[in-house]
Amino acid sequence: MLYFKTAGESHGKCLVAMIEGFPSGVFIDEAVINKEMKRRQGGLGRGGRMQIEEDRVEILSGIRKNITLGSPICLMIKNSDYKIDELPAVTRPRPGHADLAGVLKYNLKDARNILERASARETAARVAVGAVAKILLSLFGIGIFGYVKGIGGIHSDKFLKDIDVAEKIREKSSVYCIDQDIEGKIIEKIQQTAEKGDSLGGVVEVIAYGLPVGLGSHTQWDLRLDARLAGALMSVQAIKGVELGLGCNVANRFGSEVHDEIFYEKPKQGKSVTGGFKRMTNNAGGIEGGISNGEPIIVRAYMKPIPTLKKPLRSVDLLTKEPITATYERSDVCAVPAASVVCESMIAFEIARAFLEKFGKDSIDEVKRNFEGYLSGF
Ligand code: EPS
Repeated sequence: MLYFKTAGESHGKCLVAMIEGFPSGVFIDEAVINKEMKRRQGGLGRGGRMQIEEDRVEILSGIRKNITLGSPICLMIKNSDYKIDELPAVTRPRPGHADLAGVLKYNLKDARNILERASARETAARVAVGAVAKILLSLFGIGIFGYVKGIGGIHSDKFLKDIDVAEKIREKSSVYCIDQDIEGKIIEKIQQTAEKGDSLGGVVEVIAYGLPVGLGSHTQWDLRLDARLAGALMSVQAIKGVELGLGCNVANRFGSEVHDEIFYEKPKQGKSVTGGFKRMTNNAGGIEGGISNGEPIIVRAYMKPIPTLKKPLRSVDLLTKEPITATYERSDVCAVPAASVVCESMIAFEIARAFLEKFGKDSIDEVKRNFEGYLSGF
């Protein structure tokens, strides 16, 4: 089974990720991973740390001469801001961060020992993993695209069917959105929020396209693809809600307005990832009964504002138990653009995992044979 774990503290020596269960024979271009690393570092609203770091991945194992070996892949990202042993203790927990619950659970007096690991810096390792997953998926015509739908209540429901066009717009946008009408307002809001010493959250959307019908399964609760994708996104720091397709709005509509009617068109040539069945709408967001139905998977994640505030909230000192304001550490005003890259990576990984479950995993040739054989059975 494909899985990964990460290790590392925000100001420790490095972050590492270990991926197991990845097939042999896949060409991995480090430059492709590093492009994603750079994208995660960007976006308006980031704090000073991103000026210090230049996140680059170093491959420690599992890849030889750019080709995966089928053995564990270990990826490392060095921290330029390595100073964990010199950093002061944190005894004024920040509301909204892991500080308080963490020290109580682990019987510690210094929240530094919690926040160093809880920090979203860890997502750099996840993005490296996601980039490797995306390389695998691209061999089967599957793409994953994430972007910002809204920040601080400024929201756009603009949908671009052409992902190439959307990608070009996103690349030019300092807040990774695809609607130029809201971009200016978002930029202004981030700047005003920074001046006020506050922070902002937002909404990101991830679209997975080109994937075949049949990933995930209705047969068991923990095999359902929608549950797995939601879990993967909820694991991202600061994500508080996830929805698929029409999302929470389905609760307010009639069944006839929600479900996507089924049509059939004989595939013209070659094999179709849906066997020729198609929909005119995609309210389900590409998953029915916990199984991918061949339509694009559309999933949104809702991010809370970052809890580290220049104008800190009220807290209590861990040692004296006296009321005091929370610690302020250098932080981001808004990291929603970065979160869109992280969410994209988590979706890529979870889809790659479901894909390898379905099509076998030891070598890429075996996976390709199984994939082709499956499609020819429709
Ligand atoms: C982050 C690095 C961190 C923060 C941010 C994410 O750097 P530092 O703490 O040294 O300024 O910018 O972390 C948080 C917002 C958080 O709450 O921990 C990164 O690499 O993404």
